[in-house]
Amino acid sequence: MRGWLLLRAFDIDFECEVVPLRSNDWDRFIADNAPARTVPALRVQNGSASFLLWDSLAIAEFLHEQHPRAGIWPDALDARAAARSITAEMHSGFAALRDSMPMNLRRRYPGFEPQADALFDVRRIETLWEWAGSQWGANGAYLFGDRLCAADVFYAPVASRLRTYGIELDANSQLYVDALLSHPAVREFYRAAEAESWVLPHVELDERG
Ligand SMILES: N[C@@H](CCC(=O)N[C@@H](CS)C(=O)NCC(=O)O)C(=O)O
Repeated sequence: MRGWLLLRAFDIDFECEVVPLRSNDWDRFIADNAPARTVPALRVQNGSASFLLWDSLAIAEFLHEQHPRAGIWPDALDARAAARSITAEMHSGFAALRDSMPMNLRRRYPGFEPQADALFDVRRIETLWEWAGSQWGANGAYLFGDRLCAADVFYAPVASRLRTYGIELDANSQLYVDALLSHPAVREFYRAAEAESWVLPHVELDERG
């Protein structure tokens, strides 16, 4: 989701290959793209040659370098520093939330009770959103104003989890989740997920061992 949004939401041309996890296609993808072993991975055509980069944060920085006016990071120095900080914290953290509430756009789990450590992550995320929004949000729908930036992209999978598992949020965080998940590019991603035919049992909460 993050890799795709980093291109789609900033109007950067790209072609997308969907590789279902734990499939024969996945084994082929890994063999063809070593040493990358996760998605997203971005293959960049460079003249007649190409090179590969992977990891969503590396991709975000590369795209910003290549498209400095696309708005991937906020324009103001302090806002950009803040956006990078909360993005990095998401990228390296919130393990309890991510482990116990796997991303699953097509499902809803009414009555889900989050574990205490996942709830701790949720409260920290609310704090970060409030901090960014109150200083740089200028009453816009997103963390750094009225335009989506990479920080929002990185929190989009978190927002989707909060919706999937029906986690209760403070009013401002709920407004932000609703706005983020209503962004046209995010909606397009949800529609693509709805159209998928495969199910990954390891992210279906009721089918996990
Ligand atoms: N830190 C990496 C995480 C990438 C990641 O874990 N991707 C998952 C899919 S969302 C994956 O490729 N998993 C490989 C597997 O389960 O074998 C990033 O931000 O790109």
